[in-house]
Amino acid sequence: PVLLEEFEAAMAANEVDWHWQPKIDMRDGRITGFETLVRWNRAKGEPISPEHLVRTVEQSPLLETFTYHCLDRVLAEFAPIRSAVGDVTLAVNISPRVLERPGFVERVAEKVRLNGIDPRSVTLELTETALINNPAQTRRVIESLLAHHIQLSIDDFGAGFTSFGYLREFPVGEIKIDRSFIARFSESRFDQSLVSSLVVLCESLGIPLVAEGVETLETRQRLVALGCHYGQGYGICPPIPYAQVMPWIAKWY
Ligand code: G
Ligand code: G
Ligand code: MN
Ligand code: NA
Repeated sequence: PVLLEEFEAAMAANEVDWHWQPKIDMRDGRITGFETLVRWNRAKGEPISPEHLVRTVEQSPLLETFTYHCLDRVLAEFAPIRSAVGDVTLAVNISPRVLERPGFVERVAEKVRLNGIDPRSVTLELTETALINNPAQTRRVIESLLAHHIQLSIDDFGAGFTSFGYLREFPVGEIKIDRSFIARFSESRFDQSLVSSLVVLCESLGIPLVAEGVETLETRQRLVALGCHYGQGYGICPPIPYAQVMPWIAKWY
């Protein structure tokens, strides 16, 4: 459709950007990584939300082009950050359907290598729908990613029904608790219990646990007290344009 044509042209014209959101160790504030989030500032027409955009692209033949364009952009942008800050990771959101494309893993690994980046510092964020759609193929792809030392993160953990299946099946590098469980954290005994049990599970599995959607200092402190050490959210830093990343880091430390 028209929207996709316009989006494809916008990518080619470099009018599509990725905002960067830091992830920190909430105990001491150390920056542990950044997640990239797509932003399209349409020159004409209605503004389009990233969520709608991603959903539209995911269901279109443009998904592969979009994914590789994203990787080219954010890997190139990450290289100087990594040099300047040292031990930080880059987390890229990946639509599950692209895992089915032939040569996906090899192309990702090649792009990482060409940018001079250690694959161990790159994480692909996947939601659990990947496992539901095509478990056998997903398993092969994920094993291949891990063989290339690229990390895997489960995004929006707990939002669906099969999140735990991932943990049983794959050596996951990180779990991100869906922000719906963090939003009412201070008032919700249930959400606190859920986080506490995830802390126990993740500690025994040796998997870092990240809270998404940390909006207040109170939430941050409660999470740390419960043993959830890593966090992301507006209360720490919203997703910011790439040009603001280095200045933000300088101010933060
Ligand atoms: O900031 P936020 O509104 O950007 O993100 C909306 C949704 O779009 C989230 O589910 C997020 O994971 C997804 N998303 C954001 N950027 C990307 C991207 O570059 N690729 C993919 N596949 N999904 C993205
Ligand atoms: O699906 P995924 O977790 O990749 O997408 C993250 C989404 O959450 C993005 O839309 C991002 O802009 C948004 N986000 C990041 N921090 C916060 C926060 O503190 N509160 C809320 N409500 N959304 C956030
Ligand atoms: Mn994400
Ligand atoms: Na998420």
